[in-house]
Amino acid sequence: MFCYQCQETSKNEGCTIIGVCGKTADVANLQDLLMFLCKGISHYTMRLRKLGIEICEIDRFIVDSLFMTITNANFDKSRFITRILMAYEMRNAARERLISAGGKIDDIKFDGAHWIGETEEEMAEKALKVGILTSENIDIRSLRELTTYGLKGMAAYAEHAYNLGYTDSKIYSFIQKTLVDLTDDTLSINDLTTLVLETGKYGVQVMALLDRANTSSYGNPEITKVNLGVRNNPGILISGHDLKDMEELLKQTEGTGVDVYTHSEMLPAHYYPAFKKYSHFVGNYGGAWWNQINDFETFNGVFLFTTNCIVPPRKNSTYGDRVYTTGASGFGGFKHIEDRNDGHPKDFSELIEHAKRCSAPTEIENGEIVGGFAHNQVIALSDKIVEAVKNGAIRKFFVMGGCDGRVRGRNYYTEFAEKLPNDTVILTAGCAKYRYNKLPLGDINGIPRVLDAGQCNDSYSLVKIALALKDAFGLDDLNDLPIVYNIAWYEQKAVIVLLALLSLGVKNIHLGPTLPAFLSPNVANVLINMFGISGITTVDEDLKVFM
Ligand code: SF4
Ligand code: SF3
Repeated sequence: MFCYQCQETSKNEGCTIIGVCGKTADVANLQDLLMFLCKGISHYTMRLRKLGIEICEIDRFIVDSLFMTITNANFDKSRFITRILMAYEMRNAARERLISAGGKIDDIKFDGAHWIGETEEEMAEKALKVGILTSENIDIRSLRELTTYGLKGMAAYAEHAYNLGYTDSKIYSFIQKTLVDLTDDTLSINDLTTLVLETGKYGVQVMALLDRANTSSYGNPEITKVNLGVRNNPGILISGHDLKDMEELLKQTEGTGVDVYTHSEMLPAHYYPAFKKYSHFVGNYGGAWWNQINDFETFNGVFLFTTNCIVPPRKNSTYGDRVYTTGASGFGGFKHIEDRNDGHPKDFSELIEHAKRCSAPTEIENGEIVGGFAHNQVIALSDKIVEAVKNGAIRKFFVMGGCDGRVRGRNYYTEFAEKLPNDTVILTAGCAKYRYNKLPLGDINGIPRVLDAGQCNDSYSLVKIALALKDAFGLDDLNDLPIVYNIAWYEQKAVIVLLALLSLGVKNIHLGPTLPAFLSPNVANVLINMFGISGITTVDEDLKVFM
């Protein structure tokens, strides 16, 4: 195996024996093979698109497959084998359709468009020949992987939007066109750099689509106090990012005596008006994703992963038989709830019955945290915010969104938040917030010093907020705002968020805790020269520069 797609990759070089995340070599290789086959399928679907033919089932399959390969989403080998067999079927269907529509197929040379290996051994053997390292030039490899990870993040957001009935054929088309481009050995470094930037442009579009899907379905997030304590009923702890799953779980648990709590990235579900009406939607339990191996021990109930981030349970864990996955997520040994069929909701009855047999959660903290500062809510407060900036009460904003992770260096973000002067405000989205969202940072004239817009995909809100402030201050350039970007990344959704910010012209982003291993020195230099991207140093040094 070779995988360097996330921030925790071994030695900041690459995982080669087993993933730091726990992904085994066979699963990593099958993920490479699935990506290879998605590129093969796309060779046919792009030709079909040129003939005006779109196959929704395949669009969905590709998006879902990409999502399954995101860090910490799916560790289940059997799901990847099934998926690869499905990929052959999809590819055959696309090929047949192209032939019957009079399209050409004999000039498609890419091996992924033809290769079939039915047995596990054949798959394993082929997988070794199609991984990341097959791009020998390190700059080409770097640009291809940067684009690939952007596509994976894009696929995740497209999938959430799809689940709420929102699709955009241009996004599917871009993903498939780009998958084909990634197999084109004639593309130069310049061509691939252009592709990276284009990926960011579509990143903005997919986040806008998901924002529309979420807010049209569940209302605009509003200022909300989220309870951190527990009640005396058995509970289900739901994690991941999928709001459709959240809705269906809340509906199906209503009146059952089972409470529902959020973990990690599902916390922002509390900010949506449509979910607040459920009295059994109790609060948020625990911290960021990587804390699950502790938090799940004391929750005592049942767990539902709707997406990443899953951490393999410790050997002596007590909760492994109470965990369920759904959607793109999976883990060998956890039960998987099947997708919705023909417009019917998912069936969560098994896990609800399971939860009824469990004890109530053990309280690990109490109190409340405040969130819900997505674009609509912040723009409603913009007069107050602009006034606070004009009269000097707020000197600077710090965008500290992104991901959390388990490496020790991430203490930087807690210390950074603690040491920020009192006349600064943190704008955040994603699970990075768990590094500082429970600190007593206070408020400025009633404006909390941490404004949480929501999940990582709600980073789009941070952009809308910045654009609204730019207008309010009558500025021509986003970069003239008193905003510093100090972003933490971990997995591939953070990559699409970063590329989206770059495509909007945001400059001088600080990226930590380390720069991605998949950026070759030359590619890193391009990003530094074009966009002023840089890493982080120490809190004290960085604060001197930022303030
Ligand atoms: Fe390693 Fe990250 Fe890949 Fe897991 S996802 S194998 S930790 S680089
Ligand atoms: Fe977090 Fe996985 Fe990225 Fe969604 S839950 S931000 S890491």
